[in-house]
Amino acid sequence: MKVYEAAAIRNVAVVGHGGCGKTQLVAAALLAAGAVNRLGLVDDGSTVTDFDDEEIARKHSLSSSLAHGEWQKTKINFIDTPGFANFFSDARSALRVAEAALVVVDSVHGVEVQTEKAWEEAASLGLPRIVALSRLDRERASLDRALETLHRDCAREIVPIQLPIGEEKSFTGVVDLVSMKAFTFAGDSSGRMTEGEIPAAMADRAAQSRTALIEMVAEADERLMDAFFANGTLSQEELTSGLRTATAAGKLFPLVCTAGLRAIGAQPLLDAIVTLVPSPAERGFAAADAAGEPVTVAASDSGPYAVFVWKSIADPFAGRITMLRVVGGTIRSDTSVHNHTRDAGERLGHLLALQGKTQTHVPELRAGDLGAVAKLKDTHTGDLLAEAGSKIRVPALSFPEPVLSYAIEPKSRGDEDKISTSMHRLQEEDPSIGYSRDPQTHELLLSGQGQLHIEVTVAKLKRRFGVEVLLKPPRIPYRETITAATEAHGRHKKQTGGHGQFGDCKIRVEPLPRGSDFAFENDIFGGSIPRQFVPAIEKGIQDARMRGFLAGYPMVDFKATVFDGSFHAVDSNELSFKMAGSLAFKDAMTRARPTILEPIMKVEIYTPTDFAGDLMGDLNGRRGRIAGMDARGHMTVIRAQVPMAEMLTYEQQLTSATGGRGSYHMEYSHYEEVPSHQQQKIIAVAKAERAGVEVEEV
Ligand SMILES: Nc1nc2c(ncn2[C@@H]2O[C@H](COP(=O)(O)OP(=O)(O)OP(=O)(O)O)[C@@H](O)[C@H]2O)c(=O)[nH]1
Ligand SMILES: [Mg+2]
Repeated sequence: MKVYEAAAIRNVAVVGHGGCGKTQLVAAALLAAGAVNRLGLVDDGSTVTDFDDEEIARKHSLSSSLAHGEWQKTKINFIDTPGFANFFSDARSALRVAEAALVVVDSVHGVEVQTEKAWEEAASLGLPRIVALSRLDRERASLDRALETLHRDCAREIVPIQLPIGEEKSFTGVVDLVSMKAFTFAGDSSGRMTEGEIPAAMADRAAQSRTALIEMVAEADERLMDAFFANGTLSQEELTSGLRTATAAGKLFPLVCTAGLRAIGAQPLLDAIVTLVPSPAERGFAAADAAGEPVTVAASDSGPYAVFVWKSIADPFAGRITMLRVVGGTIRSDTSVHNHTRDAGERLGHLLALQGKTQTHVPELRAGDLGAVAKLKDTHTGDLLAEAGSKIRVPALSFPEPVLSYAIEPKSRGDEDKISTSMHRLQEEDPSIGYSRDPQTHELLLSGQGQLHIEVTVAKLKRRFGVEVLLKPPRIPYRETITAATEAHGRHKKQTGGHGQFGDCKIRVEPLPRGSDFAFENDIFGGSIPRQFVPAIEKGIQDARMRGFLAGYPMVDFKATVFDGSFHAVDSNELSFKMAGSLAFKDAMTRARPTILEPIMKVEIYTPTDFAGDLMGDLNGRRGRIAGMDARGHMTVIRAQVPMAEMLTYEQQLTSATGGRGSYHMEYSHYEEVPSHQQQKIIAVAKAERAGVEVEEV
């Protein structure tokens, strides 16, 4: 395996909506670069980057994976990312270690929900972007229609540098508007390409499109603008260098035309990546200095090493596989390094180049490259390996909080310990899953970004760790709160025989704004309770509030103030005051008019306009509030706020109502009071659960 210097490396994160053709396009690119000798197919599970059993079974990427090919003496690292919203945090991490995003857009559907999310994410990182129009061989595929949605929803500055030759089934190649050459393809799994003249019938259109491209390039640079006005056009040299500079600066976003399944357009895509995407030596890695100010670290082989851990994989056999981006310096196999984040030593074993699941030992990894290493002791996703005195800091990777929880139960008793160790390892691979025990029901809770996310996690538990679990209906993380202020009294007294117990306190409780959780204040004057017992009172209230009052959900958004009480010189102790605090809380709840809160989700639905009316009716039935609606060509975006409890089955509903054409994105927004008739049901379910009786969910 060759070693590449930063100037000969390109790191590209392949992002876009689920099912738009990313993995298939990477497969075609790897074939064109000679990294594989046959075209991998998503549909028969033979691609390099969808290698996990679950990915093959579902025909969707569920996790980012790394592959590389050499083109024009340059190593291109592709990070193929999952398009489904449930797994988007993986795409986000990938964008952090790439110099550019390859935004794949289906040429039939145009821009979709996750296209926009990926675009926004790349934009927020200031990343150069190349747009690859995909699946151009399909019926109703259209450059013009897709470009219209791109201009409207992503950026005006997206500009074709190619035109498709032929359309739909007869899509056979591309005209390159920079070189003004035609590239036609065998269209089979060979990926064979022939260079030739532009077909006569396309000459006019190609000339017009080239002029449009030249104008866009000139507009992005004042100096070129002057040249353009002076000469009425740009020279070939001005066009290529101008396009490169404008792309690197994020002022222009070149668009290429492809059909991965037929290996069409792959070589010109590789050309575009090598010539237009900045190398790690040019762009560098976005980090921060010791004071937290943003700095970019240009990749340089010499100088101190700095390595960022952007992902971990839990492999039951190989142990942990840690995915690295060498930010600076050079690291070598079998050497010791320092984990700067944890201030601990770490030993590197064999460094690895990854081609999907295939690992190749490499002696060293240089600045700018992506690779991996197995079996690190205590290094986790988001860590930085660097010398102890290094001034480099790396902003944390962000992972969304889980939005949905299911109770799980091991199929065989005794597997509980195994679940917890396996879950621990899966969580390391995917920090957006949660695992905890319900304090009320003592059930094990598995939380994630959506139903699919939970199902996939359960499947991984089984396939990788041999642990089978049953999924129970999802649990909504309800909360309780109070709506009135009141004073209350708690007295714990046990003074019969022996050493007695005595604690006595008066508290005031009052509602706080949504999202403030819990506050405690000590307002005792004159020593009616000795100071050392006050924390015990707080602890008593804390414990009691976590157990809730109405239906066993944590009580939030209120303040408790202890303002009076009494004590006994001999019998008072911490335990007694803890009990008193807990009793005072319960007393307060009888008058503080407690109520139940439910999580409200912010939902965005993309649907063909024909279905929008029905979907809005359905959302009303789910207690949803429509916040807005936008027409996007033949698609409509519906924005709404809907209680989480009503969204549990939405995935299936949307798929069946729109024949699979609709998609949605959902995230947690805030808590709101549950309507009273609904509250009664929640309370009844909680009571029955406490009594150990199985009931249907509300
Ligand atoms: N006709 C046609 N189908 C394609 C083409 N590229 C991909 N497909 C099909 O589209 C489906 C999705 O392709 P993938 O490559 O898995 O899409 P993806 O973007 O990786 O999807 P996620 O991993 O879920 O985000 C598969 O059934 C592919 O066979 C293409 O060029 N032409
Ligand atoms: Mg994929």
